[in-house]
Amino acid sequence: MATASSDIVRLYLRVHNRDETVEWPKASTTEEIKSVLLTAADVPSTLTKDVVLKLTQQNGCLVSIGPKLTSNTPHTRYTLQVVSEKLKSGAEDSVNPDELVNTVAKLKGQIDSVSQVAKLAHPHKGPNAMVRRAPNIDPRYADRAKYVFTEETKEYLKQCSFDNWQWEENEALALLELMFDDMGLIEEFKIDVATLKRFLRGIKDNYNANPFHNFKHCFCVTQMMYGIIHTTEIVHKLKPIDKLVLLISCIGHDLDHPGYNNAYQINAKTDLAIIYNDTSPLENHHAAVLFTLLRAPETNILSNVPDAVFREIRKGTIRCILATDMAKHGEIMTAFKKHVDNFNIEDQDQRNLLVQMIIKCADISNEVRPTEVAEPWVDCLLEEFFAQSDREKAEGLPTAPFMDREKVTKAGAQVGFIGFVMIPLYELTAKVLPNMEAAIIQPIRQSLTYYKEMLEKTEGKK
Ligand code: 0WF
Ligand code: ZN
Repeated sequence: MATASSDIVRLYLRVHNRDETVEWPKASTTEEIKSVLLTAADVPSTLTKDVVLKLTQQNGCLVSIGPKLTSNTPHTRYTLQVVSEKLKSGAEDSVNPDELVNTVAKLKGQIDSVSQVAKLAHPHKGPNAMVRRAPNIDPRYADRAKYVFTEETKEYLKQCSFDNWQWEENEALALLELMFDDMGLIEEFKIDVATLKRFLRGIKDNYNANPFHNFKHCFCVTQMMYGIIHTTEIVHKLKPIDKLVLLISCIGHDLDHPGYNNAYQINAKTDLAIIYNDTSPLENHHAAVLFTLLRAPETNILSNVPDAVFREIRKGTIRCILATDMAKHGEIMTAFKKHVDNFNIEDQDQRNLLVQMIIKCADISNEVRPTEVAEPWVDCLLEEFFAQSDREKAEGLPTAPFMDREKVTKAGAQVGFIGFVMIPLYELTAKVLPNMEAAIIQPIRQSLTYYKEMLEKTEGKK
């Protein structure tokens, strides 16, 4: 057996029932490595955007695809699978029909209990509008399904450079479950694991397929929160209840987002705006959907906590989710600024503010990630914004210039957002949280430079 030279990574793979050997230089980027693996898996270049590659060790552990991947041997050959998000339904081979029927029956009970909240965001879609779970149940995440992750993946999950695009939805669910476990929350709050799996599946099913405000965004925000609290080591100073509040707030923070922002809700006088009297209608709705899931016995991961603790978790979670309304940005920045020079983590009010700042950072954090991970998110957001603006024009409603396809450029939008919103928010947080400069703020500054150069080039062409 020839061994790989020290500057080459050689991987022995089983792909499409055949053995393959692939190699790349050690200094390769994630994109370059993915491209080698896509070629090995015969994925046509026209489809590379639609697939997720899954690399598994013989013991079933998932291996993350990136520069940290090291050579293996023919005896430790990995399996390479191509998962297509588009072809997902029915693509799995381990469907147990009885299990599926039982799960559908269980979830149907839940449908009735959440349907009233659903109608608020989708008044024209019938009584069960929000709950699209029954036809959507994915057998790959049935109660008995278990994903095992390598220690390397578990560490990678704690980094702010994590590549969300490498993971398909069911793996993302398993990673969310891992966060509950890793932070000791399952033990601390006596969370039933089967209920946690149903809760997470309920979460996934209650995110809409919007271009931006979808389940992948939910996962990214949650993972970034997890990355921030580990990078800054504040995870060791937060109380278990703060960690639980942060985790369920991030997971639930955009539930059932209709793809049109608060300005649209208010100007169009939607049911959400009427119910919540024009006050953060979306964020109030996200929290209401979350607590509807947390009220249903099948998905109530808080059923084993005393009522007083539940009340505290509920209060903290609502506070956190409402903090993600960008209309509250200035107010929260001003409140936090008052404490930064003498911050006291033992003070409950100051800790509450810090937790709000962390979820705010996580919510708008795409530009912390490497460019190849972050940039597609801008395209997704602009697609959603442009669709809103088009609809507002069609309905004769006021439009915002930052959503107008005739007025916005990607580079222009990012230069403004990074410079005037992101950097001030992160720099202020960094006055309290250590270790933010290298792993979090520097990548944002690099991204600002990237978009400034893009802006100069596009301006130069005019
Ligand atoms: C496209 C740009 C933008 N860029 C981002 O990286 C990012 C992350 N989150 N968001 C982002 N927006 C928004 C999603 C909903 C709220 C924040 N936009 C155009 C301009 C920034 O739009 C806004 C939106 C809210 C407040 C200020 C400007
Ligand atoms: Zn969000």
